[in-house]
Amino acid sequence: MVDEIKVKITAGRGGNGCVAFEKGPGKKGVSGGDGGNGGSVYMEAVSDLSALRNYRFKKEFQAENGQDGRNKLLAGKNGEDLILKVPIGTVAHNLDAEEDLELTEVGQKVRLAKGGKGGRGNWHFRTAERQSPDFAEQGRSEESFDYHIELKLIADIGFIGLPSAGKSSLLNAFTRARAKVAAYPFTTLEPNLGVYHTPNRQIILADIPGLIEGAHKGKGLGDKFLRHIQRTKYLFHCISSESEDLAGDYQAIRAELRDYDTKLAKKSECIILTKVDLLDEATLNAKVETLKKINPCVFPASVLELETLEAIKEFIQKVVEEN
Ligand SMILES: Nc1nc2c(ncn2[C@@H]2O[C@H](COP(=O)(O)OP(=O)(O)OP(=O)(O)O)[C@@H](O)[C@H]2O)c(=O)[nH]1
Ligand SMILES: [Mg+2]
Repeated sequence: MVDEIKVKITAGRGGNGCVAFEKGPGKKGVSGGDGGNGGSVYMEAVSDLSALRNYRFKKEFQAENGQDGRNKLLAGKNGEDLILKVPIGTVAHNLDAEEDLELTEVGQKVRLAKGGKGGRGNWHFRTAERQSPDFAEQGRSEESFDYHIELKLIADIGFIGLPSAGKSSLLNAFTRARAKVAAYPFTTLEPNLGVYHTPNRQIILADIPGLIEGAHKGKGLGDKFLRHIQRTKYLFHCISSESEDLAGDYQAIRAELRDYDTKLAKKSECIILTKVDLLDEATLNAKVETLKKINPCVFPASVLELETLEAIKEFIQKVVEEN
């Protein structure tokens, strides 16, 4: 998935005002038309999460220039605006002005660069003393900026955890995502999204690649993915039943969240103890008790025992409706 691009955005120049005089039998006068305005560049949010892909191979985007004014008082045509469709959740960072523009709703539109105004033709500059001005106004120059455009997934719920904790398996169990699942760490290289359908709404679930110690500094697959979970409403922290050190595994991930962004660490979270089919009942109960001391919200789950997922489904519906 393409989720980050750097581009140059240039609006259209304003067309020049025209210097013209009508001549000929019976005709005399100043008649330079105005230049057209340059087009502006906008970005507009759409629901298609892969829309940034359309901009993968192009590094520069420019709106149309305004046309110059012409004689007989004819105004130049305005340049067309350029509208870049980007996925909802896109943030455009203006590298020149150090300013962020963010799109959080479908249909929302923001201007990235403003077109130059067209210059006025010499017709405008007549005065009592100067009846035949031989000058006109130049079209104004356009804005041009370098932007870093980034997609922050807006998933409702995120699955986080160490590599091989079973995050992708859970995503697949709840949705039709078909994320790759395998018995080695870092199977998931980029976040997967899935849609969980409830009678009332669609809930977007995201499976984030495995985090490890040092992730916030770019270790493993690194911080590139932590930002994807910044705006989820809720996190499920997945810990495998195979873990020998439940508390240690839990705290390792918590520390990464905290070091990356303190706000991230404050996000509400429940624990999913995964792969519970591997445990006998006594061990399972002991592990659940251990985890409950760290965080009272614990769901034991196995993708091989689908009934264990029911409680999580209900919980997801509840938190999404409440938030
Ligand atoms: N027995 C059992 N195995 C499971 C369960 N869930 C996942 N697994 C296995 O655990 C391994 C890792 O599962 P994934 O879903 O790929 O784990 P992940 O957290 O997405 O891993 P990364 O993408 O590498 O971070 C795979 O071999 C799965 O088949 C479960 O409920 N029970
Ligand atoms: Mg995975």
